[in-house]
Amino acid sequence: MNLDPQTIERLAAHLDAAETECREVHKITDDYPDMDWEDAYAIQDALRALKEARGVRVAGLKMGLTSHAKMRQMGVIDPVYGFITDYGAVADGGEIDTRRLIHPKVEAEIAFVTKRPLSGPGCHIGSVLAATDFILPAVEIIDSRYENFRFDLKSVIADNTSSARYVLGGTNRNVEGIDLKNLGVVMEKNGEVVAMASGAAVLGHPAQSVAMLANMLGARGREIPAGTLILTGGVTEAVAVAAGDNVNVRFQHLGSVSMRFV
Ligand code: OOG
Ligand code: MG
Repeated sequence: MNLDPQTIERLAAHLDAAETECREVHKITDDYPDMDWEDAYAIQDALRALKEARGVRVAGLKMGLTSHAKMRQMGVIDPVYGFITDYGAVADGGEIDTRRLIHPKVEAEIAFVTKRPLSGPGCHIGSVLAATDFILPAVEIIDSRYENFRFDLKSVIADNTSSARYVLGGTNRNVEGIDLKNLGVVMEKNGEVVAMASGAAVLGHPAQSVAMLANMLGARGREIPAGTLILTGGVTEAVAVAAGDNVNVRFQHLGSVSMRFV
């Protein structure tokens, strides 16, 4: 690690304030070019502790940048993880207030809920499928706190991987008998198709994203507890939205998820 504990706390508070005050900030690696991966996750941990200290509940975990579409869009090459919160949850069909966000984008994701703990190293797709309680269709609304949504991996890890809101669909399915690789996803904005993909877009299979999360956490002495909700990462590139937009995402076998931006 290259940053001292005070700097880590200060940067976490800085990113938290940017989120709560809905304003953009410079990416933090501009001022701290020497920060390393451990520093980046330490800032995310400090951000989580700060939110929990004021009563926020962590509602699950997320993987980000797990699809080629997203990696190409953001110009990065490695997946990252973060957490999702109680205040980020929006009901299916609900309204999302864009005044509380900076420059939101939507992405279609497949969510997993575990029934057994998963730990790495050595976690593989078989362990994940055996430990999966059910899957759900999801839409994540990301909102980087950085100017123009431009960042590098360390900055985005510190910023809790742009986590902002998420909408879960109500159809839960057992993974058995569902071909997740071929599961088609079509995203419509204001009635027009704006993106489409299949489950294989995420690391070849969305369960692979959960295995990678368990292995990334394992490298830091942590695991995925039983009963954890995990967003596995956008299957398509993220699509910018603004007040007045209606988004509807259809997932083969899993139903659709929709929301309105006001
Ligand atoms: C980082 C978060 C990416 C995903 O699903 O790929 C993410 C970003 O692109 O702002 O959540
Ligand atoms: Mg995402």
